[in-house]
Amino acid sequence: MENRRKFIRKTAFGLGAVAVGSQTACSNTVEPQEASIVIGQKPIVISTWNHGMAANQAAWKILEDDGSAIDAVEKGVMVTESDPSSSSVGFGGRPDREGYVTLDACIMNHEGDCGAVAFLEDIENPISVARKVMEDTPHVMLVGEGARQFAVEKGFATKNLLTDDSKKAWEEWKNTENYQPKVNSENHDTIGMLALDNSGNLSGACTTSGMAWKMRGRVGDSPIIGAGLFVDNEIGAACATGVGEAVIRTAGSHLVVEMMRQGHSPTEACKIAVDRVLSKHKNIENLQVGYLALNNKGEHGGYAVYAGFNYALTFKEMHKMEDCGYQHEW
Ligand code: SD4
Repeated sequence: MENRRKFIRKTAFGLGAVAVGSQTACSNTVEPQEASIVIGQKPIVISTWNHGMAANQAAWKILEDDGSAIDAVEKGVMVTESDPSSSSVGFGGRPDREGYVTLDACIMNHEGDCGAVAFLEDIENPISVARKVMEDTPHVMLVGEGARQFAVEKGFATKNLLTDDSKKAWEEWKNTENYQPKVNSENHDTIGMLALDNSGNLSGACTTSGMAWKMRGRVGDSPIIGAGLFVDNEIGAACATGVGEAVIRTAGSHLVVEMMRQGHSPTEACKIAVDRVLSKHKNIENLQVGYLALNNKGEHGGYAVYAGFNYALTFKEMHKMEDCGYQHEW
């Protein structure tokens, strides 16, 4: 864990001139480098954390061929869902405290259509099930056994999602922890992805195995439209990562989009939503929350409570990690 913290700190400062900040007694506000975030591009795709690099590549293949943003975000996050080395999304995700891998995901398109699944077991690509909910049902969200049954009816294969690695980590956790779900930067790394296609349409996707060692039945923000993800083609799109409870309490992604509607840049809108989280929580220890935003001009940005949040950014001839501003050092 310590290594990962060090790694996170290092990447926060390691990719160019990023840290230009003002300091106050209790916080260390660090703003990202403006130059790289205000230039609008189309098509473009952004996604949370380092695993976004591989996911963006899959999304980009679709966008550069004039494909749709909704196809791009679905195919993009599927890469992370299917990657057993990603311990916080899909196959290989850390289980709940009883040893079950349960998945949450949602997807939203430029017309405001959306679909979601929560507490879904045994299906490797929950984002595709969420898309089927959006396209083939009159509903927005299916959960648990009903979501699983729907997926099987739609032809999705079932699979044991608990890898040997995850099982081992869970068994170690059981020996050392006091059977409490734990929240910190090491055990939650959802992928949220936002894309703008050549036709000027936005879409977003968000998918996760949620907090490691969570209570059985716990659902976070990631499958909740308005919390983990929100898209309004008139304005922009936003997604969240981090402690889902804090994001739900503040309707985070919707707030980010509404702030962009009021004229704020994507980065400013994300910062306002982060500040809202901070103003609503007395104890912010380990309360990492990060937001990403992309407006319909192709401008993008992100902001987090704590240092270390970054995103993968891909547009024509550009494929790189971008660091986000933050309010506090760990
Ligand atoms: C959740 N927001 O289940 C997700 C976890 C996450 O980075 O985003 N981790 O609360």
